Amino acid sequence: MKATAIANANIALIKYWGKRNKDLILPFNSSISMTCDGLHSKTTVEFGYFDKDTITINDEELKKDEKDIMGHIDRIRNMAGIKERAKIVSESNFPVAAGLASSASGLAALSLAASKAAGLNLKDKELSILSRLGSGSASRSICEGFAEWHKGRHDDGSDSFAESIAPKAHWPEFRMLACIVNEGKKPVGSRAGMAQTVATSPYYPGWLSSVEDDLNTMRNAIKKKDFTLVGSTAEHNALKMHATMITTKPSIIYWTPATMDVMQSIMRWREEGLEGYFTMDAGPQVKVLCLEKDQKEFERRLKEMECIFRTIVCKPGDGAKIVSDHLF
Ligand code: 2P0
Repeated sequence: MKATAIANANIALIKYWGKRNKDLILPFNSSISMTCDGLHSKTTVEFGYFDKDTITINDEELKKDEKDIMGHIDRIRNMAGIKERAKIVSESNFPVAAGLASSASGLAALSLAASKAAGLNLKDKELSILSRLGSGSASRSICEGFAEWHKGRHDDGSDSFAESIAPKAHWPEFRMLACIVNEGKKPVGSRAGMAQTVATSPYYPGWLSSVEDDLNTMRNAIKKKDFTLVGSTAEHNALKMHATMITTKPSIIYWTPATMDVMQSIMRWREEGLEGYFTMDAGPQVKVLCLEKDQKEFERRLKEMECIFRTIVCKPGDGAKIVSDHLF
C-alpha cells in the first residue's frame, strides 16, 4: 500500500488557457508541451490506518491549497474502493508556484504514486486522464519527450488526455533554459486567472480561433525538427496568451521588468545571429528555447544579467515513472 513516483514538469509550447468544464478540467483548446528532465517532483503515498490524511510538500504540511489535492485522493480511493487514510510526502527540485509548472509534475507524480499504492494499475491514457482531473497540465507530464493534450469532444472527458508525439530521443539537442527572475508566489493562480480570462477578455475568441493553426504548425515542426518554426511559433503563442491575460478585467500582468528585460535581450541577440526564442507561463519566469550548440553562449549571456537569480537547463525528459526509493 506504499508507492513512489517521479514526474517531470512540462513547459507548454502551445498553451492551455481556459476551461470548457471546470469540474472535469476540460480545456477549450488542445496544447503541446515538452517534458523537462531538469524539473521534477517525487512523491510517496501510503494508504494505511493513520488518524487522518496528511500531505507534506517540500517539508511543509499542507493546510489549504488551490488544487484540492485531498479531493484528488478521495477520487483515487473511490476508484480503488478503499477507505484507508493517506500519508503523502512530496518534494520538488525547483521553486513551487512561481510559474514553473510545479502543479503539473506534482499532480502527475501524486496520481501515479497514489493509484499504484491503492492497487490500481492504470494504463498511460487512464493515468493522463486521472492526472488531468487533478490539474490540467499534469495530463502532459505523464508523457515522454514532446506531448499533445487533446482537448477532446465528449462531455465526460474520456477523450481528453495527453500522449507523446515524439520521444526524447527524437530531438536530444533541444534545450529549454528556465530563467528564474523571481522566486515569490505569483499574485493570481493560473486556475483563477484562466477563468477570469474566459469571462472577461475580449481577445479570448481570437485566441481560440487562432490556436488550431498554431497546433498544426507546432506538431509538424517538432516532427521535422524545424527549430526556427518551433521557436517562433511557441513565442508567438505565448505572447498571444499573455495578450488575453493582460486584457481581462481586472488586468492580470505576470511580467515584471526582469521578464521584459530577458524577452528583449533574446530578441536582440536573435537579430545579432544567436537563435533563441522565449515563452512564459502564468508567472514572471522566462523560458528560453535554443539548441545544444548555442546553450553555453546563452548561459554565459544570461549569467551576466543581474535580474536573473539562476538558470535551470532542461532537455526533453522522461514520462512519469514508479521508483523504488521511498521518501519515508
Ligand atoms: C500550460 N498553464 O499550458 C498553461 C500555460 C499556465 C500557462 O497549464 O486549473 O496548473 O490545474 O488545470 O494546469 C497552468 O494551469 O491549471 C497551465 P488547472 P494548471 O502549461
